[in-house]
Amino acid sequence: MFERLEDCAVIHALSGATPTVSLHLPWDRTDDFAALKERATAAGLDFDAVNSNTFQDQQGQANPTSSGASRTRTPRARAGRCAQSRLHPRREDTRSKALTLWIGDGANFPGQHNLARVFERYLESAAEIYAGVPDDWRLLIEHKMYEPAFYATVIQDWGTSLLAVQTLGPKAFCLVDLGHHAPNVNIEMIVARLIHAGRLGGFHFNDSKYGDDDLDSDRSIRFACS
Ligand SMILES: [Mn+2]
Repeated sequence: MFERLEDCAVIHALSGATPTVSLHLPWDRTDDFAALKERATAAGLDFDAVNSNTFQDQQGQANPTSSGASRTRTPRARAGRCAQSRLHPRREDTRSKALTLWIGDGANFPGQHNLARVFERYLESAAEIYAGVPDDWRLLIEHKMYEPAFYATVIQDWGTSLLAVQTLGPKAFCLVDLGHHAPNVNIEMIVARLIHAGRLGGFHFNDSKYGDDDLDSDRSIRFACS
């Protein structure tokens, strides 16, 4: 993690435009967040939205959508406990003020899940996470059209994302990842609509041609093995 922080410092030194870092927990884990914060400050960096890995089990393996660990199929309390336990020990250390939530649930074939019920369960789980977010924080909801499920990902587009944040409350905003839309979708219009609704929370700058293109080789290997 410290090495990646140094990389971020170099990019910021060259560009002058990237003063904050979004940790992705638990991938960016460290046993010493105070030291991490100290190193970041020395490098002229700060921390912004924390990404949570709600799609991994305790062993760090990605959950297939049919897993019992799915956040839309198991009791809703699990999602709340999961996110809060990852959130609270670190917020004081990083001074982050936002949590990004992406729930990697869906179905690869018709009939695998109930399209209406899974969204209702998602909202129940997200509400518990939302309740654990401090009042001066933002909860950013990210949508992905085909990850992990190609037939029906639960939060698949900006409309569903907007429905979710409007249901959750004023601390919730939509996060637009440029890499997670269908080819030729006019993302500028999506951004305009979210601004109109007052719910544009931020961006992930992936390439619109290919989902996540910010994965380093280590993560790509990890995904390939899981
Ligand atoms: Mn993203």
